[in-house]
Amino acid sequence: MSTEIPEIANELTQVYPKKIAQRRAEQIVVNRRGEDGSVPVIRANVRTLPGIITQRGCTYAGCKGVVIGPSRDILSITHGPIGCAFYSWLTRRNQTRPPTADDPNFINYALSTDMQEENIVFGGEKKLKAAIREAFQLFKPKAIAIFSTCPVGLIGDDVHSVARAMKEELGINVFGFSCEGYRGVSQSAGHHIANNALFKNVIGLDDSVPEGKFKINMLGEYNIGGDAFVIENLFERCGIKIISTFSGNSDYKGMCNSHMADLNLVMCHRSINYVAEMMETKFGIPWIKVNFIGAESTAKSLRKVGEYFDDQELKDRIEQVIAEEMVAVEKARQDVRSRCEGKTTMLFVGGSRAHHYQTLFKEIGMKVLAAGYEFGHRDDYEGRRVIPTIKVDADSRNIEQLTVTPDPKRFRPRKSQEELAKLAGEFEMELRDYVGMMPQMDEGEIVIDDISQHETEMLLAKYKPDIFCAGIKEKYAVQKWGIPCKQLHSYDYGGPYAGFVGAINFYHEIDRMLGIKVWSYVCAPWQQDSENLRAAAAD
Ligand code: CFM
Repeated sequence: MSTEIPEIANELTQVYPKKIAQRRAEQIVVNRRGEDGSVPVIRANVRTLPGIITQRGCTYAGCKGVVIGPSRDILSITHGPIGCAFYSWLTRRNQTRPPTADDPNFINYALSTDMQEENIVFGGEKKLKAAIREAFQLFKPKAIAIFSTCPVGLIGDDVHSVARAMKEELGINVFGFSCEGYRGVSQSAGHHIANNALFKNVIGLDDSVPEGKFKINMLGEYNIGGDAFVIENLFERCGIKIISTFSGNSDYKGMCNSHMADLNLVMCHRSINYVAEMMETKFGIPWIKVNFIGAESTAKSLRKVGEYFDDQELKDRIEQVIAEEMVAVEKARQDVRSRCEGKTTMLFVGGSRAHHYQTLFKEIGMKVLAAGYEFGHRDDYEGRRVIPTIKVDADSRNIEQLTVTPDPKRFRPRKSQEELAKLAGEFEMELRDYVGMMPQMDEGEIVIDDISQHETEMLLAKYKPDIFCAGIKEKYAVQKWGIPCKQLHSYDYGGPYAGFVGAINFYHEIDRMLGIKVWSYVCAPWQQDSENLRAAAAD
């Protein structure tokens, strides 16, 4: 573990004022192993420095937009000025498929109290109640979720007491989230707030015993571009029953019943690890980290489920599914690899994809030059083992930490301690664990937390990667450098990229983007002959 500032950190931060440069340098590391195999310490989950152009989102975005939004039949109402609801209106391409045409699907709606100045001055609780009544009349949902935006916290509207009153009045489940945009340093705070409220108000409401021999929940999968459909299909073919997904292609009923599953699979650790932990403590359901991005990671994740349930028939079925799928994967991979081998990429995305998608690039022989999260915590970079050493600052303390104890009636250990130890040891299963991004990256690769626009451009100029992965905010700025930019939040309307079929889609997409030179032909006005420019301006 080295504390020395790498040269690249000095280079990327040299234009900043000295103090800012020093702070930013702590968020830029080169992945070099210490003698004991440890990775460098990175500063993460801290406030973005003023003046830096960040790509982060807000707490409300993490709560409403990310964790709860994808569920199809919890009716979401944004309490706030209209802009917040408008900009969180299904912009992430979450998909959902109600079982029948008569089943509710609210995912296409954006409901808001549309607060005006008058409500800011005199309070918005009355307007919120009226909105909930109106929404109930229109949609007759089983559950309504209320999301607070910044002004709600500033003026002190009590969304929780409104929720309690409306629950009583309407006889349905109504719950609120104090997820004002400013609550935390990024959307990560919103994930935690969403996890807490799901745990308090939804999980565990329905004790009926679900059918199926191998029952799991899929945590942290939001069905962007149809990824969850691919994963569901794989599980179905293997004979594994998903009780609930949090929250892609999910419904309220499944969430209420999710504590009856025997295993939790955690896909996006950042956004949902709190629910996984709390379900284990309260109900005794172990959780394991999985990754369905990349064909090899998908096969490995399926095998983990087989080992966990330790059933030969299940293991055989899983092997059969993997074997069937790998034929097409190998064919596509060989073809694409012949053109992509040795090409380079950088990934700066969210809180899990910058890690997960590295596996896909490696499968086609590409090299990762640099990667980073927008809002990951140190454990997402360095692994969960560093959690005890993370200093809890005032911003994190601001978010409620629920005290959870085993449920006196419903706690049921799914495995003995010996069985769990065996799984962790023999099968290297990441039980209650996430090794993090850096231990799985190669030596010398650059890792940057909450990268700024300036640092992005410095990286592009210095390393000229063949492709850059980010989101819509960065996309066109990157492409003006002549470098194709693949969105890994919305998938640029492509996908699915999960599972085996998803891997094939991704190989082809990257192959296509690397093969088309269109962005390198772009010539910005400032790159043209300045005489011509002056003449054009004079015209
Ligand atoms: Fe998890 Fe996500 Fe992500 Fe995320 Fe997100 Fe997202 Fe993301 Mo955009 S929950 S951390 S807050 S995998 S919206 S579905 S793509 S930044 S890497």
